[in-house]
Amino acid sequence: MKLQDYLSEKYNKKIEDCSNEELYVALLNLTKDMAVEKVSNEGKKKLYYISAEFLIGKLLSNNLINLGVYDDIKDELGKAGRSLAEIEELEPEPSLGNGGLGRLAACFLDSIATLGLNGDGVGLNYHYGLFKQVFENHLQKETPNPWMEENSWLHKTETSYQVEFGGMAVTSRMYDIDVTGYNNRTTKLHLFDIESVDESIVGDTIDFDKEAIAKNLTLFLYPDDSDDKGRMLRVYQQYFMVSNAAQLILDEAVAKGSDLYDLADYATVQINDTHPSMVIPELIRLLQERGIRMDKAVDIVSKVCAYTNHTILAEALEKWPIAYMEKVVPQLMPIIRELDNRVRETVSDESTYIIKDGLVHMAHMDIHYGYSVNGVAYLHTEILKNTELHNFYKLYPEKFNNKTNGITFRRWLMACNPELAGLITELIGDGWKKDAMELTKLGEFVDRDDVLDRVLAVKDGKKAELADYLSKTQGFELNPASIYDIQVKRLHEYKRQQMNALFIIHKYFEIKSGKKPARPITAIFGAKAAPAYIIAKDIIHLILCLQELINHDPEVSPYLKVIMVENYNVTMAEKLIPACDISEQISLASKEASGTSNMKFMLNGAITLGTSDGANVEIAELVGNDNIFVFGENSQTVIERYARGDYNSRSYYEKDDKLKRAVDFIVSDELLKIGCRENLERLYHELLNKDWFMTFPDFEEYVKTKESCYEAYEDRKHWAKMMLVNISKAGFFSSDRTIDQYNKEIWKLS
Ligand code: 26V
Repeated sequence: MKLQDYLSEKYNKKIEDCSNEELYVALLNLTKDMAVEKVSNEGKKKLYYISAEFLIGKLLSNNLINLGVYDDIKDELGKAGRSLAEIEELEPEPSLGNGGLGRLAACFLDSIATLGLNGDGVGLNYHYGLFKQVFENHLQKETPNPWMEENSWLHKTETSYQVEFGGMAVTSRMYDIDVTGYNNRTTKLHLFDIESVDESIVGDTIDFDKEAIAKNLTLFLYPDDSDDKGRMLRVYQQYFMVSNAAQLILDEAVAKGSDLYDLADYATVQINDTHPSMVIPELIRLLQERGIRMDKAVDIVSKVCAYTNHTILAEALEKWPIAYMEKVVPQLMPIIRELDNRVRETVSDESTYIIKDGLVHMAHMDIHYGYSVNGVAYLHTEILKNTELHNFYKLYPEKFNNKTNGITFRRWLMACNPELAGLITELIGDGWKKDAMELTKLGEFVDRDDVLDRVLAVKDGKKAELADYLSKTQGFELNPASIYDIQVKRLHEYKRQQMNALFIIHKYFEIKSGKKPARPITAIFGAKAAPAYIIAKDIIHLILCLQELINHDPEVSPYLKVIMVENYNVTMAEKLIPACDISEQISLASKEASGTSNMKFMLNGAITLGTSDGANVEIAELVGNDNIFVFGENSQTVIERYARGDYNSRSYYEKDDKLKRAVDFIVSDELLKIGCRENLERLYHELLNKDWFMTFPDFEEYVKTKESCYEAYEDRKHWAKMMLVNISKAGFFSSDRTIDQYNKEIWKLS
């Protein structure tokens, strides 16, 4: 289909005469029409991937690529003097996720469609999504982030359900977004909403009346949960999501001929972390309503639901007070009590009970009444089996399995780095686009100087592009000849952005004392902190203060720059990742379940500087120790130290002068002049007296390893070789591989 034909037919206009807004709307509608034509797999058994988050990013380029018309449309626009990139800038990014978990769900939908599987996503249509981050006085401020426009990817459907809460009921409406597979079928992302939602209760901030459920239910993703009302709203949202999902599942199964006793032949549900866990009692409740006895209903549902765990952080494993549940979902509590009683009758290990100390442990319900439990990287699954969920593993060893995460190469290479994708295709053909393992063929070229030069040239081009983009959009001045050293991810103490900041202070001192780096360094950060997570916001404050100090210091800034991009999101990631030289993956070993930016960076030829954590372990195994920079204590040491409870950060501070100097600088006159005393002092004391995620024990080795990484960068040919090895080994991390494993080992779709 030619864009001009479509414009002539629908709008009677020429490309040349259209505004960019008009071209965007035309392309959106053209793409939607094409997507609808590609029918879904209508097989008997269907997967429902239920998730509170789908961080889908902008869809235009992605859909054009998957529908096989990207190059043609780009050329057609180019010939008429128009730019697809400029048109794409107009597309708003829906922020329907926090980070890795939500982006993973979006990559999975892409792969499910690409593999032609019968599976849809089910989630919520948050009107404002996650907040938009703005920096004011070197502090994070949260503002609403509206993304729905009159013309959007959403299709309003006829599907609507009643959802009852204690004391009230709402009527839902299902909206669909088509998920295009690469040269294959289309599947759906179903997003549920309510018509009574009222955007006008939100002003310039993200504060709103948390008790007006009929007005606020689908306004925000994870509203502030620092108080009871916010937490209760999350329970309302979760139940609303799963009740709609459960009704949809049963309706679709019945429509295909299920008598519901055979539901497992028609449906499988993947519970993405514990946010959708109430789908288990809700399905049981609905089956009972349709005349099936409790025993049988439990049996049926236990063959349908599978659970993915995405974190070992105890505070992130959801436990809801019984009092909340009694208020919001009184109809579920008798079922949950019965499920708990059944566990109590058969299992002696009290640690696995569902209801304990007045709390409902959502993960426990998932494990007892789901047929599969999976972690998201090898190390993570091992830690679940041996430590965090060991008592469950002893009960049900057969349920536990690993599914190492993956990313879609369509978005994270073909769309965001067409130059590298083009070079790869020139070298090995385009089979890798459908079978990512073919990237290993690049191994043949690691000794070819001409190829290595071209790999470096592509990287240089992307670095210059990023410099240009950040200068235009955020006013930063980047030196494309410097090393781009990037850490982008949610702000969390366990991810240790604070350790990176301490390194920057250390470097600042070195430069001040005359020790200049061989090549300038640009340290780039992107991170949002949860609105109520005080220390995370203090870490952002520190980084922004360092940015102010260092970038304006004429003695230091030619050699070191700090860039913290505002409102880091998928669109920004697509610009940063192709331009990266060094990928910072420095979480405290055992704490990062997998990480997925590590995979995106590797695929785009960045070299990982990381700890032995999450999927870094598998990256190291694939590329070999010569092609990655690993440092820090291993997960076993860390787990043992937590168990002993004898970590004392001050003792490390006192015996390492460099570390002491860096930590003290947080409350130096220089920084206090720029920042807020309260925030900087709080962070200083937190590190000195607690440092719960153990940055101090790893600091010295981090500095040493980072220096050797910078040194290695100077041997350009060798570095290019490392880049090519990383790219060639990235095939394992295609989400097509991950989804194929989910299907073969868990879902077993026909
Ligand atoms: C949730 C919460 C909620 C409340 C307080 C603090 C807190 C901290 C962490 C979380 C994590 C939620 C789960 C999550 O996003 N996990 C991420 O999942 C990715 C996809 O599997 C994985 O790559 C990341 O390592 C993992 O952190």
